[in-house]
Amino acid sequence: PQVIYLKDYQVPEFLIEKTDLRFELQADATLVKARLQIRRNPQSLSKNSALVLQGDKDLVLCRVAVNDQVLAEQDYRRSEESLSINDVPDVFVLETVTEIYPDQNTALEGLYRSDGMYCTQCEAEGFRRITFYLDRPDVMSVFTTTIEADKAAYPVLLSNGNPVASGDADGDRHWVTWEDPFPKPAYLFALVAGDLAFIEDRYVTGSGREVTLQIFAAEKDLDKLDYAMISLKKSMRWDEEVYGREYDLDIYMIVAVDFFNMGAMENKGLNIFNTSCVLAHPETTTDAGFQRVEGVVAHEYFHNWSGNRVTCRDWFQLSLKEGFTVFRDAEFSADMNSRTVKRVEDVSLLRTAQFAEDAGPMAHPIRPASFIEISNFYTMTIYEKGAEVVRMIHTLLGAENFRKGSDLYFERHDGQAVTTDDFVQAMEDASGIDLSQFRLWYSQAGTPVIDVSDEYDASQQIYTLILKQRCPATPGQSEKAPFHIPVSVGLLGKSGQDMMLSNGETTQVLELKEAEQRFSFTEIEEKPIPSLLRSFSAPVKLHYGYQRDDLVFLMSHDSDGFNRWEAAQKLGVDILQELIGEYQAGNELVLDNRLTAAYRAVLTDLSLDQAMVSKVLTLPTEAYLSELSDIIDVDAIHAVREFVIKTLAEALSSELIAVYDRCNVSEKYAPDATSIARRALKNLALSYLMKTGKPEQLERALTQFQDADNMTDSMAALALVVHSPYAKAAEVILEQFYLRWKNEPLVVNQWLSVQASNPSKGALNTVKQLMQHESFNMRNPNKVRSLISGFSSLNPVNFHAMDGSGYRFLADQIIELNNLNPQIASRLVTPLTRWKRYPADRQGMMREELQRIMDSGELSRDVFEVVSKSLA
Ligand code: BAL
Ligand code: ZN
Repeated sequence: PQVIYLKDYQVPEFLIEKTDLRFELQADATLVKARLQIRRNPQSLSKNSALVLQGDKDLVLCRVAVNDQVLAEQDYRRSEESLSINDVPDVFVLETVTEIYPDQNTALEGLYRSDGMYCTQCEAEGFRRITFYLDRPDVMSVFTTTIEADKAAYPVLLSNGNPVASGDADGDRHWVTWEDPFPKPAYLFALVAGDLAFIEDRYVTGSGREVTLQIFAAEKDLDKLDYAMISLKKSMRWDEEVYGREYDLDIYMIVAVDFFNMGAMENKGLNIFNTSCVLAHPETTTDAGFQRVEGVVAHEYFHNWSGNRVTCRDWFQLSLKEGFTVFRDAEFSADMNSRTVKRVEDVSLLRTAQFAEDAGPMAHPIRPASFIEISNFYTMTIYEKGAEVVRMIHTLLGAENFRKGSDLYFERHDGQAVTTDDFVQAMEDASGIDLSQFRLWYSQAGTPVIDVSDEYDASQQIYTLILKQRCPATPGQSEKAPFHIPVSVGLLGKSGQDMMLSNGETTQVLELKEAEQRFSFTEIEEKPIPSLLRSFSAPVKLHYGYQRDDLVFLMSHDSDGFNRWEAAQKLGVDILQELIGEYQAGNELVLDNRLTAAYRAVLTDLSLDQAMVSKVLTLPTEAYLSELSDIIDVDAIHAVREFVIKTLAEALSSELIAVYDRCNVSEKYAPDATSIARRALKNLALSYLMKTGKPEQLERALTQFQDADNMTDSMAALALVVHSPYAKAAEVILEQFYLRWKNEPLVVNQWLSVQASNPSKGALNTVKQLMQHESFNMRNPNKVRSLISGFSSLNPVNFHAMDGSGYRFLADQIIELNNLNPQIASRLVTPLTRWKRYPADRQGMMREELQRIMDSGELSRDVFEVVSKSLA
């Protein structure tokens, strides 16, 4: 397959000013009639080139005409991926008629039919599976779309923009025409046809325009749409208040689809959502699910400005819209719920999944320099690290200048397709702050490491922090220049109070630009304990030689909520890592009782924010401990973490029971921050108590399972019992749960995932059996993610079994999915890409499976890219 390079970018040779589409949805095929008003791009240097349109090999071209003249076969040329027409005029109308087969489309890219409903997914390059087009984001066109279909089977016919005409057609058919006045790239095109129910609301924008809001789903899910509607209206208000951005069309639609590769898609005026990111009901959705709905609805809505009104010039700029939009949705969620909790959750994800990506064979900068398949670059790096980079700009500029920068960016580039550099330039121009060195964050991959040491001169009352930065090599980048890193710090005195710093505040942002730099603080009357990287001000690994007592001190005194949690994590990591060493040496394990004492203090302090208590009392995860290891010993990590949890649970059982009882209040379910925090703490207490192995704690979990009136409590109890040694009890409630929820696919997905992630022996056999279960369907990405990724990503002990069975199983599924759905197949490879991080015997087995995939036949570009880079 061909490698595509950013350095080869050229402006398009032709532009499409107007796109008229007509879709005739027939029983076995869809006819796509396209009428494109095309003209040469005056900015293109090649003046006489042929028109080359992208078009998938499976498109059946029935007719092609230029200015109403039908072309003979010798007048054009088809290749696997394109249609070329020589000698076209400078301005002309191109008509094509194409036949496509949505029923056979298992890749779920382009137009497909699932569960009796048609829908599209065109980002990044799906439109070329619908018709021949200039399928690149810098070609922006005004679209008019007519859909014609059987009236009874497809009463709802939707596309982008506003509906402008409709009528009946012969043979019990009907049609609707939609017009989208905003020029857009083809990746934002959408079409939906189905028998859908909807809820409707309205929103009045700040300037007084009324917008109709509609959310569509299958009739049986109509009662699960209210939370998405509430979230949408909150998002619309927030974007007006915080960014000054109003919605621009008369109608905003969301459609829920069960078969979907991504979480959701921001098509102009017609978002298409994976059911998992839009449906929510207390009985079927966990608190995490509610928060996901709120966050994803906001994310897609915010794209209307950061993505649609201002879009990407080319796909190397993907983080322009994704990084910025993730930053925007994270700030929205922080404003709606607990800011510190949101930061803790985002940083936890970044430090496990994104740091691991940065340390692996697929490492890439947030603006990659090359790719084989762009679908492979919808990554944690583009999204989450991209958001961290925007956050750092916010930190360096301050909120006011950042808003000036975003205003300038939207004003300057409205209606354009631009680059990440245009974004940074707007931020620079509006603030006057030099971001030239900062731009390295866009071009250099890898996670920087900062080693911090300090000196205190008591006689001069000067405290100095010495920061040294380095960044490990990544594929194609052996040497890195120093980054411009905002390091937010505070200094604590012995009393636990923040010291006043020279900026007149208690927190200061140090701008680290050199490989090594010293920062001195004057009038420091005693040797402080530093609170470093407050709020995780940069996506880096920071090392400082804290003593365990310092961490206990910071846990209770740091005024930065994030760093109080971070101190608990660091203490946990330090203790767990030491115990892992003891375990590997065959020594008896003894838990440092400072951890127990610190946990007891947190458990019994009623003044603390409950939301943070459950975060603070959650030990570093196995995934995080793995990421921190040079060589990952999955068995030792699992065993030691289990030992620590059990030891803590036994020592603190009376405090844990008190917390459980205090939080176990009966009240009407609400997904607000306070209630979510209470349930989180209750279920955390239960998770510890279950590890005591006492029968009364099993009883407690079973009672909770039976009594629960919401999915959060029910699922928490189910998972704890299933992941415990009480196999019989687990079997009973798994069966009971399935019988109750078998008609709710999203609940069944969680049921699959709980079993797939069971660390007990035999999980792989269970997974294999579940693949034959009536609820499983290899063509549905949500099922694959729940069961197969549930095993390969959430069940390290079984996935890395020493007989290689986990690796073999995963490779088999990738080989099968490579033909069915390349995007999903390629995602599944991720755990195998990390092979270098494991001991030699496992490395060998993981490589063998990668090689077996490589040799298995014709690979999709998606799978080929990830597997070949992993083997390189
Ligand atoms: N643009 C793809 C889905 C999302 O990031 O919103
Ligand atoms: Zn997005």
